[in-house]
Amino acid sequence: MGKTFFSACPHDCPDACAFKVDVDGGKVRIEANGRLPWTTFICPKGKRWAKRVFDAGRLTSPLLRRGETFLPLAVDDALDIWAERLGRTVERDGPLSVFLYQGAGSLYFSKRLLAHPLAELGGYRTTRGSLCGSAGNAGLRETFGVVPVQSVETLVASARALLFWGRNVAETSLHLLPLLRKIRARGGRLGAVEIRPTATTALVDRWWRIHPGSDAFLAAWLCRALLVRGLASPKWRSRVDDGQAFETFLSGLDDEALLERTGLSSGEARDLLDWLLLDGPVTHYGGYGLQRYLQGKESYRWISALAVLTGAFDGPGGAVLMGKDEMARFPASLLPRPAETERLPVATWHERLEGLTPPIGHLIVTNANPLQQAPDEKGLRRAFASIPFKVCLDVTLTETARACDLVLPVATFLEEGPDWRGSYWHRYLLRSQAVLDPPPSVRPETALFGGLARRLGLKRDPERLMKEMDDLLLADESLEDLGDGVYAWEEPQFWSDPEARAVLPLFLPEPLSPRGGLRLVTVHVASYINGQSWDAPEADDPLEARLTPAEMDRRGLADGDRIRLTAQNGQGLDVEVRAQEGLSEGIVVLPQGRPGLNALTPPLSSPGFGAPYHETFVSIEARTERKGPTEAEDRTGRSGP
Ligand SMILES: Nc1nc2c(c(=O)[nH]1)N[C@H]1C(S)=C(S)[C@@H](COP(=O)(O)OP(=O)(O)OC[C@H]3O[C@@H](n4cnc5c(=O)[nH]c(N)nc54)[C@H](O)[C@@H]3O)O[C@H]1N2
Ligand SMILES: Nc1nc2c(c(=O)[nH]1)N[C@H]1C(S)=C(S)[C@@H](COP(=O)(O)OP(=O)(O)OC[C@H]3O[C@@H](n4cnc5c(=O)[nH]c(N)nc54)[C@H](O)[C@@H]3O)O[C@H]1N2
Ligand SMILES: [Mo]
Repeated sequence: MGKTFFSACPHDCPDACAFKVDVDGGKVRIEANGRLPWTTFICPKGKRWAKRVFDAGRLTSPLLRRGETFLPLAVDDALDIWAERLGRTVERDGPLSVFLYQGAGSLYFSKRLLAHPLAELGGYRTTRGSLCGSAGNAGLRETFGVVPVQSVETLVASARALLFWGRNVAETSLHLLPLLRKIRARGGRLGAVEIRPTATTALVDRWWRIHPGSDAFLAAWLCRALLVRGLASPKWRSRVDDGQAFETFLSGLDDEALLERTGLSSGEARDLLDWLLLDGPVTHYGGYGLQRYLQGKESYRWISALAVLTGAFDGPGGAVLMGKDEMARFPASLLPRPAETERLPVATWHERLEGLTPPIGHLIVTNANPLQQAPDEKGLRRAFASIPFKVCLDVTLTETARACDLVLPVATFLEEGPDWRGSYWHRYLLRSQAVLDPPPSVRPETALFGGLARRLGLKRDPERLMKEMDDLLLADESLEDLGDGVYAWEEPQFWSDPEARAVLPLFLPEPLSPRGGLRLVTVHVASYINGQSWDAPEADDPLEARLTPAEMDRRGLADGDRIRLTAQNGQGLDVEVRAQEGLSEGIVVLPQGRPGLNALTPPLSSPGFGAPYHETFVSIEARTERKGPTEAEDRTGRSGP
C-alpha cells in the first residue's frame, strides 16, 4: 500500500508549489497539491526530484581531498575533521576567519538555521547582496522604503493591464500562465518590454523591443509624456516627497535623446503610452534580467516612478512588483545573532581576500555553486586555492564541491522535515514532511551542522532549532491552516496602505557605452532551475548562442556552426550558434546555468550589491576546424579548465 505525504518544491522559483508525494514500494510520485490554489500542475523540473533522489549522479558519501583525488569516509569521521579544522582556525584567527557562502539551492526555512553554530562561535564573514535580485530590490527600496507587495489575488481580480519589463514568465513562472488567461478573459491586456523575442513576448498582445539596459530612459520618456500631456494620475503628487523637483528634472530632458537610447521610434513609444492609458489600473511586472546591469537599480527606480504616475496608488490592480521576501514568516526569534559579521559583495568578495585581517582560513559553501553560478570563475578558483580549508555541502559533486577539501552530501527536502517554506510570489506557507530515509551515509543538513555544533561543545543545534521552528509556526495565529500542509497568511499589502509613499529619482544613469564586441546576455530557461542543470533534458547538448541574422551574415556564419566566444578577460567558451530574428542589435544570448559560462563574466558589483552579468563583452571566432577537444569538452561546450 502506498502512502501520501505533503511537501513543497524547494526551488528558488516564485511559484513555490505545494507537492503531494506518493510513495509506493520505494517508488516516488510527485503530484500537485491543489490546496494551494495556484499549484494547478507540477512542472517537469519539480517532478524530476522523484528521480533525482535515486540518481546515480547524487553524492552518497562524504569525500576528503587527498591531493588530486577524493577519498570516501564515514560521516562521523568527516564531522570530526570539519570540527577540528574549524575549531583550530577560529582559535588561531578568531571567528571572522570563517567565511560562510550560502546560495539559493533550496529555499526551505531550515537553511536560515545553519549559521547558528558559527554565530555561537562569535560570528563569521559572509556575502552581501545576491546573485539574483538585489540591485532591483535596492531600487524598489530606495523608492518605496520597502519592496512593495501586491497579492496574486489583487492582480488577478483588478489589474486591467500587465506590462512585463523583461520578465519572462512563460519560462520562469509557469503557474502565472493560467492566471494570465483569467485576466484576459475579463478583458485585461498584456504587454512586454524586452530586448529579444521570448516565450512571453509570444503570448502577450503587444511588445516593444528596446536596447539592453535602456528601461530607465524609456520609463523617463513615458513619465515626461504623461506630465506634459496632463495624463498622469491626478493623485501622484500627494504620494511623493518632492514632486516639484521630479517635474523640474523631467522638464530639462530631451525626448529625442531619451528615445534614441531605447532604440524605439517616437511612433512606437507613443503606442506604448497609448496602450498604458487605454483603461484601468496597470501592474508593472518587473523581471530580473533588466537589473543585471551596472545601473540595474536605476532601471527599477524609473519603472517605479512610472508606476506612481500610471496610478499605482489609486486603487487595487495598480502596482510595480518584482518579488518579495519569501522568508517573511521565518520566526524572528530563531535568527542567528552573531556578535560580529563582516559582509563582502557577493560578486567580488574573492578579490578582497588578500587584504583581509584576519585572513580567511575556512570556507563553508552551502546551497550554492559559485564556481558555476557566480561571475569570474577563474578569479574564484584562484581565491579558493588560497583558502586553506574549504567545505562544500551539496546533493551532487558540483564544480564548487570539486574545488573543496571536504564534501558533505546532504539529504534532499524529501528526506528531511518537518520543514517550511514561503514564496516570493504568493502568500501561502508550506509545511513539508520527510517522505524517505536518506541514503546510509547521507544526513539532513541540519544534522550535519548539529554534529559540528556538538563536537565544538556548542548549544545552538540546528536540528533541535528546526523542531522549535516547527512548533512556533504551528502555533502562529497569523497563519490559517488550510490542511494538507498549506497555510495562508494575510500579508500586508503595500499599495492599499494609506501611509505608503514614494521618493522619485532625480537623475538618470549614464547611458551604457559599448565596450567593443557583443554584449553577452544570459537568460533563465524553463527546463531547469538556476545552476541545477546536471539532470536536465539538455544537459548533454551543446550550448546554443543566438545572434541576429545580420550579425550571422556579417561573420559568414550558418545555423549550427561552432564558434568560440572570447571575453575581455581572455576566457573562452565554445558554443553552437543559431540566428534569431528580432534580437536587439549587438548582443549574443545564451542560457544561464551551464558549466563554463561564468568564466566569461567579469567580477563587478552593481549598486545594491547585485551581480551585473550583462556587462560582459565577447568577441566571436568561427571554429570550423575543431582540433583536439576531448569528448567531455565537446559535450558540455566548455573551452578549458
Ligand atoms: N524554469 C525556471 N524558472 C525560474 C528560474 C530558472 O532558472 N528556471 N530561476 C528563478 C530565479 S532564481 C530567477 S532570478 C527568476 C528569473 O526570472 P526572469 O526575470 O523572468 O528571467 P531572466 O531570464 O533573468 O530575465 C528575463 C528577461 O529579461 C530580458 N532582459 C535582459 N536585459 C534586459 C533589459 O535591459 N531590459 C529588458 N526590458 N529586458 C531585459 C531577457 O531577455 C530575459 O528574457 O526566475 C526564477 N524562475
Ligand atoms: N551568467 C549568469 N549567471 C547567473 C544568473 C544569470 O542569469 N546569468 N542567474 C543568477 C541567479 S538569478 C541565481 S538565483 C543564481 C543561483 O545560483 P546558486 O545560488 O548557486 O543556486 P543553484 O545553482 O540553484 O543551487 C546551488 C546548489 O545548491 C544545491 N542544493 C539543492 N538543495 C540543497 C540543499 O538542501 N542543501 C544544500 N547544501 N545544497 C542544495 C544544488 O545541488 C546546487 O548545486 O545564479 C546566478 N547566476
Ligand atoms: Mo535568481
